Amino acid sequence: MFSNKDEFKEFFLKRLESMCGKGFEQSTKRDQYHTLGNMVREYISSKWIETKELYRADNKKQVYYLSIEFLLGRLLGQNLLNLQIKDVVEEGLKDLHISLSEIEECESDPALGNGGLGRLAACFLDSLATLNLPGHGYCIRYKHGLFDQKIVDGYQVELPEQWLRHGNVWEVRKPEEAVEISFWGRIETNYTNNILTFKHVDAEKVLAVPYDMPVVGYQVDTVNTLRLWNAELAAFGPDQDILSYKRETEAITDFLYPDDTHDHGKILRLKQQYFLVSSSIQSIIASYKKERSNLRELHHYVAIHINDTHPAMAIPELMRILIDVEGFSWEEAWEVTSHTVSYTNHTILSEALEKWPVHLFKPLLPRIYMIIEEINERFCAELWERYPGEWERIEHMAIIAHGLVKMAHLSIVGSSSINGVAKIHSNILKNREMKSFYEFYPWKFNNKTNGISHRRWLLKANPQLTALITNSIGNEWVKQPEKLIELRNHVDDPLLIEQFANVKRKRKEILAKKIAEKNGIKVDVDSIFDVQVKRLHAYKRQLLNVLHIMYLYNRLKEDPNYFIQPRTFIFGAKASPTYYYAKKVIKLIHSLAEKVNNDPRVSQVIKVVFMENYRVSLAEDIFPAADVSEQISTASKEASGTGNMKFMMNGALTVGTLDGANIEMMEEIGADYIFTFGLTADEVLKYEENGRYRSMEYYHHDQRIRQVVDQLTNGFFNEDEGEFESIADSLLVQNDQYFVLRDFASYIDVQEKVGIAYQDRVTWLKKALVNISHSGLFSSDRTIQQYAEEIWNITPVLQSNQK
Ligand code: Z2T
Repeated sequence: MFSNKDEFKEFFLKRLESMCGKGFEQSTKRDQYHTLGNMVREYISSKWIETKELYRADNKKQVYYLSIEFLLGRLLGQNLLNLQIKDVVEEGLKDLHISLSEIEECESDPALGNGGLGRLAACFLDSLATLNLPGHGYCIRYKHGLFDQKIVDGYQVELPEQWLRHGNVWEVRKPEEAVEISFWGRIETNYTNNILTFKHVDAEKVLAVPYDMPVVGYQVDTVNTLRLWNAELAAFGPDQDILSYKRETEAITDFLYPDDTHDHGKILRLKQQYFLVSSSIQSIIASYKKERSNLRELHHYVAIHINDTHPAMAIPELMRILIDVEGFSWEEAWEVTSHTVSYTNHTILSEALEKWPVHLFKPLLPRIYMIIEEINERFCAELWERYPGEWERIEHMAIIAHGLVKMAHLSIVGSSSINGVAKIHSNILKNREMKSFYEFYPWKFNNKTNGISHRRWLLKANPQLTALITNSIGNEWVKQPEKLIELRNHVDDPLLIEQFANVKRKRKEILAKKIAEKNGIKVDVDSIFDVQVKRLHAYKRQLLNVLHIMYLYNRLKEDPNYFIQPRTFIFGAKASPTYYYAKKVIKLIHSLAEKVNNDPRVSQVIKVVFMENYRVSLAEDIFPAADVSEQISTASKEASGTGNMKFMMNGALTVGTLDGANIEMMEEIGADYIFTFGLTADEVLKYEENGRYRSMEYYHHDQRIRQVVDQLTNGFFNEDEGEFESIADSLLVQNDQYFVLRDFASYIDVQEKVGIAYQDRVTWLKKALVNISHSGLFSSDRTIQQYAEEIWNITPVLQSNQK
């Protein structure tokens, strides 16, 4: 295709003409992006075909990762890097006076996910391919991903995201592999010759059409597949109104639900879930049957992973196909299904636990409901045998109870492995949330601490730091991220420290420029860049950060001699459109920014910046520029966190609670290299059990708290009266569910230490380098290796030239 710069240029110009019907001079940046993207996709295609062929020939076990979200981020830059053609392309374009980075900006940022869970799935795909593991993703081709956020007058406004507006160069439509999905209707039971069979009649059919996207491994020939399902019209019944049928069908894949760690309970969401699951399971079985006939061995060749409970219907769907279509007995089908499926839990927040009302479930998915009922009856019978007479325990563990289908219970009962996403989270699952299930099935429970792709979050996002690390320790760490530890031997090297300082400064300048352009705020690159970027949620406690800034403002106003290290507080966060409290906090951050940034004296010392529309591409500019990483969730509530790891890898120091993976970060780097504060998870859980926390006491006894809480409602912010009353109420009237006031003093103290520590520049920079050197543990390559060995039982497939 092209193997050097000149061939590339020639090919590019020719292709530009044929694709866009324009000469180079007339072409727009988007034409150029479109052309380059198509060329790269084509460049990938031979490896893609070879990989598929190899998987077929090798007869190896494959894993299918089912997830309602994949937060991919832009693909052009990452694909060029992974294919090792970035330099050739960049040089070639430069000759044509085109900047590659400007072209990259033309790509829409595919946002088929809300936050951590979806981005984790994307990092996992990158690691699977890079480790030559046969693993594929299945998701929905949402026409609109997570909404675009606009800030108007300090309030969040949502606009529909439009990633497909200009087409998607990476996808290949596969209409011949479309499958049919059945909703509604009735089940006819037939009993002849001692055999019971089931027939789904009067169903409404929807066609699921796959769009495949290549997943390119780094410096390897492996190209795996991410399959996105699109809902289209199938044959419709005689009684159906074609217009409403069209509307309802297309609605299935129109939108991603915009809630992070919150259950929706909407029938359209249930439709989405079954649509994903049924199309995926049908396609997995179809491709299995092309190679092998005996489905009784399915679990030896196929692992199906469900990313949280959203795809939990994979269990009854696989049962349905094995029994109704393949003629298995219940026992045979259960043996195969329960050994094929494995499950990851991502949260213990009760509002996120999926519980579907039977009255919604049963009519929409009559056969699936029947199967779940049967799974439940058999499970309860087992429980009865093990715990005779313990009605309460059985009622509590049942899959269906009080008119609700509990998806987590279904997932536990129907899978061979259940894992949490950080040590503390997995322990809370075993010892609290899922205690009774752990007692019943201790062997199923395990931990897989999350990780992130260092290829996206270092190589792609921070080429400057990447070059510096490689200069210092060579490039083996890129393939073996645990080798980053070698950097630890160099952290006292004054030259390295200075170069790191320069890289950080450079990245802060780049971000400062963006902030100036977008927010019209001039920030000081010598100030501490203190960053909290993540979804807006009460448990993540952006409010604690805000109250600390208000406290600093008050100190600075009261005492003209109060000196602190200058800081720029940077926020980025989307709120679920229906989450009233979260939207108020966004408004509060903006009101605070007004107050702080416009005060002639205070603004010399601190500034507050809210960056609009936080998403993967913006994150790539933010992590490299951060000095301080805010990971301040109420202990026990953040299952793992993954932003914490991205900051660490880019040399920011963490201010964090002993929650999620923060704990393992501390264990790995040592307590001197991280700033921890606040209640422990045990303390929080104990408070929740005994109900002894009284936020009012902290309000009354701490003058600093009283002042900032009062300022929410006393006209301090120049907003309508009552604007922030609900926030004040959450702290006082509702007794501060997330212990913001309880942790306030501890947070103020640790932040003061941070400010002082930053003034010793060299020690600070060394600590940052120590953080980077230990961040290899948090590469998703490590995580995926563990899933592959301990859950999926899959091994790498090597191309013949790599064997
Ligand atoms: C999500 O992003 C997470 C958990 C969910 O539970 C749902 C969503 Cl959309 C149903 C997050 C966790 O909050 C976070 O701690 C974790 O790091 C991330 O998943 C990946 O495991």
